[in-house]
Amino acid sequence: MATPPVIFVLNGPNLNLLGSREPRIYGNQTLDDVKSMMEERAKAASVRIDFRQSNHEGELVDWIQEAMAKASAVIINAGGYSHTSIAIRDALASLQIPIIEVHVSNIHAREHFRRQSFISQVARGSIVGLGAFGYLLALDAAAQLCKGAGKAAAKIQ
Ligand code: CA2
Repeated sequence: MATPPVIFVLNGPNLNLLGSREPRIYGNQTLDDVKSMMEERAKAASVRIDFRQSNHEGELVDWIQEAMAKASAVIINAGGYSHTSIAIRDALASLQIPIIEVHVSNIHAREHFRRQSFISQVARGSIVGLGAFGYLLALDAAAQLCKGAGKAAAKIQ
């Protein structure tokens, strides 16, 4: 049996606090809950996820570079770095695999400084404001896009 495609799920600063505070904005689910839900959904979609969180910009950049060799797609919630980090944007721009951006909250309905995301410019699509469910939708989309890429490669051969 062929090895399933690996989808990197990268989470940025403060997302380790999900579910512990500010439930009105971020909901009640923890990042561990999100990971478990995604693992279940990944099995059903015949893909594997590699789920990570870091509070450090450079570590996120290192992981994005690692994705170049190991992943078939990247799902990323870069947290506050979405609005500030050219380094993360540049690392993502160098990938030739689908990138899906996720935000738990609706960044367009919040403070003005959250309305711009550098990640959106290099992402295939963005899912915002749907809470933890957004990660599951991103996984469905990434899994479909991976399969599409597989089909295209099969046609070329
Ligand atoms: O809505 C999102 O997913 C965000 O990426 C979450 C980030 C925020 O900086 C972005 O603008 C939008 C914040 C991460 C969660 O921070 C928490 C802080 C306290 C309690 C719970 C979560």
